[in-house]
Amino acid sequence: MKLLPAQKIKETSDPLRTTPAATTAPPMMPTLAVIIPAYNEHKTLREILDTVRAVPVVTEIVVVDDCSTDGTADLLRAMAREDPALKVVYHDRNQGKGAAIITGLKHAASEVVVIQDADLEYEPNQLTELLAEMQRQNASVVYGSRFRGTLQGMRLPNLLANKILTFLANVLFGARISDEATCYKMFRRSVLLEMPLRARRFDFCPEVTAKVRKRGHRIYEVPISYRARTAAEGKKIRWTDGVDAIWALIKYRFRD
Ligand SMILES: Nc1nc2c(ncn2[C@@H]2O[C@H](COP(=O)(O)OP(=O)(O)O)[C@@H](O)[C@H]2O)c(=O)[nH]1
Ligand SMILES: [Mg+2]
Repeated sequence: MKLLPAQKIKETSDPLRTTPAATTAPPMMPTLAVIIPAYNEHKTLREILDTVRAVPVVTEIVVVDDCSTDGTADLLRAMAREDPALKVVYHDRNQGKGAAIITGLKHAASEVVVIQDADLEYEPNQLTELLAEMQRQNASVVYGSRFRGTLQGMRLPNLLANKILTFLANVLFGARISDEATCYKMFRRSVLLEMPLRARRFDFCPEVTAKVRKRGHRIYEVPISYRARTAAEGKKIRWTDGVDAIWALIKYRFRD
């Protein structure tokens, strides 16, 4: 496939967009699925699920347990019994965050999907603003930017990795964003269905950023607040994942 220079990637609006009705009524909010990859998150799972459930724009929740060993799966089984609307998928072996998201996508049916970590680093009420921005701009892709909002407790190596990834996304794909590696990535589901997704681990983020830009989707951003957890609190990402993510951005510049 011949690639366009990054700056020349043409931005198209969502192909599924509907023509606004000639009335003053506010446009209907699309349905929103929250996909939650969970691996050994027993400590925070109930709180994050309760918080997500309380967000009025959320219409569907899909949790993917990635063969946790800390009781996360049992807790999910109990919660699914309490709430039959909760969708839970169980991997029978640990496959990584990206693989869990891809599984979640297969079970989501809403028009819009967003990723939510199973920890408490991102505050789910902010999803309302991401969805509102998607509607306002008739966007296909909206990211929550920690660098336009507020950041607490991000360690220097993580900060540097985030800056490098964002810089590369801007240079390689003309993304014009401030936070490439944010977990809060919201998409029209059709946009993700139209691309091959190969990620297994933390390479989901660079892969989708690369591929939405190569398909001409503009990435809109909303400022969000973020409080980083520590490894002792359960953070699993490692510096090697940062290197993998940089490599993924470069790789997907040249292949799909
Ligand atoms: N499915 C799955 N999820 C994982 C794995 N490792 C981490 N996660 C989930 O991915 C999310 C992000 O993990 P975290 O360590 O906080 O990394 P960060 O927020 O991306 O810096 C959490 O919800 C984790 O439970 C894994 O091996 N499999
Ligand atoms: Mg996290």
